[in-house]
Amino acid sequence: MKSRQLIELENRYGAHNYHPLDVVIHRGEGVWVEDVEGNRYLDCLSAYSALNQGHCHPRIMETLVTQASTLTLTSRAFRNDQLPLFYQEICELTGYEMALPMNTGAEAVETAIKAARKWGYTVKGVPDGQAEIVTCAGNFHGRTLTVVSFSTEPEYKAGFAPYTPGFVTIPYGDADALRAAITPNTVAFLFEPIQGEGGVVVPPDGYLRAVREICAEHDVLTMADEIQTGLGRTGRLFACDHEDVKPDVMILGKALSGGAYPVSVVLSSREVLGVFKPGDHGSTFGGNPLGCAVARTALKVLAEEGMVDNAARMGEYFQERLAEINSPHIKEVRGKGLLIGVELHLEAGGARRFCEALRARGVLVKETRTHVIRFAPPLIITREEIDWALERVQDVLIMPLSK
Ligand code: IF1
Repeated sequence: MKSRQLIELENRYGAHNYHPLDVVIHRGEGVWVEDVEGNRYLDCLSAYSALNQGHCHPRIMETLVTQASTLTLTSRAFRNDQLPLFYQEICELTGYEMALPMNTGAEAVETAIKAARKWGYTVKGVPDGQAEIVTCAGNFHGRTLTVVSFSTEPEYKAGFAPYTPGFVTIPYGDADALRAAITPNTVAFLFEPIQGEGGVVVPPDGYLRAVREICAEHDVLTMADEIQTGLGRTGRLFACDHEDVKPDVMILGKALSGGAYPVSVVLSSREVLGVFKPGDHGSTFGGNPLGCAVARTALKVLAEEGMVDNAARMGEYFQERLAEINSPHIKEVRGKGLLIGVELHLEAGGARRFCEALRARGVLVKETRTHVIRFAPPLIITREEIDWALERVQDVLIMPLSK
């Protein structure tokens, strides 16, 4: 079937909760994808950083296929032989004492919120029902009702009330605002080390360290959502590593499976994750052997194939070269590692038309916050591939304003 027909089917039968670029992808390998007509594109989005290891990484696919034909699901009513090894390997890799596996990012964020509240009541001594969690303006932590309850974007929450109470909003990147927002009932501060959806917003240097200190002083848990920034994306294993900060709670998803299968996890201490008792949290698919096996290989591949270092080196190169582009449309180029945002002037008429123009030239990117183009290719990208993309980006960004 041709792209046109497939798009028609999708539009006719699917809920219209997305506005995708009209490229119908059929196949992927490494940093490249191919549409149903056989056109090739360089993927500079990586499924919002879920494909850090690249499309269909051979070692991950081998594990996926082998495990899929051995054992896929036991539920947590029984044990399986992959979960213990996943626990051990992820805890050893990250230095946390305990892990709790879920499937999607939003579920892991919900899990962290539940852990923080229960920790607040049972360990910190907050009166029942009074726990407060501080969050940031411009955040993105997922789409469930509790998570959109503390979104500051009307687009994500309008029409879905009533909302879950217990959340306080402060400006992002402002440590003083955090200090001022903390009360005796504050149990946690939930934050992204770089706001991805917010437009690749990098907080001021020293922010993460200040957050760490303020929270430690007031017995408040630091909960880093590294679902998008973690696992090498910013040129370090975690974005918090740039400031040598180890949050009390680390939330991972996306690239944890190399894009092959939904796997997320919450990592923390025995004190925090120890609050969960049999029956008070879980998921049919969370911790299933297929997801665990895939995640184990995805983590090995990331470490053994030098992807984190490559993200640091290629990210620096990509960002420097983007900053050299002499375009009247560019306001700022920012980011860390291979999480890069190119902010356009409002007069440029929005980022979408540049994304469409890049697509026509074989580079896939997606706008965020209407005027930012996000570049986040798989971490295996080479200098030559970046140069290939840059030629096209340069072309498009010097386009005169149409109309
Ligand atoms: C969509 C955005 C990115 C995330 C962080 C939790 C989640 C995400 C920091 C939830 C998910 C995705 C979801 C995807 C688009 C995308 C996104 F533009 F919407 F905001 F990446 F920037 N924390 N981000 O970035 O994880 O439940 O989706 O597994 O279409 O909603 P999930």
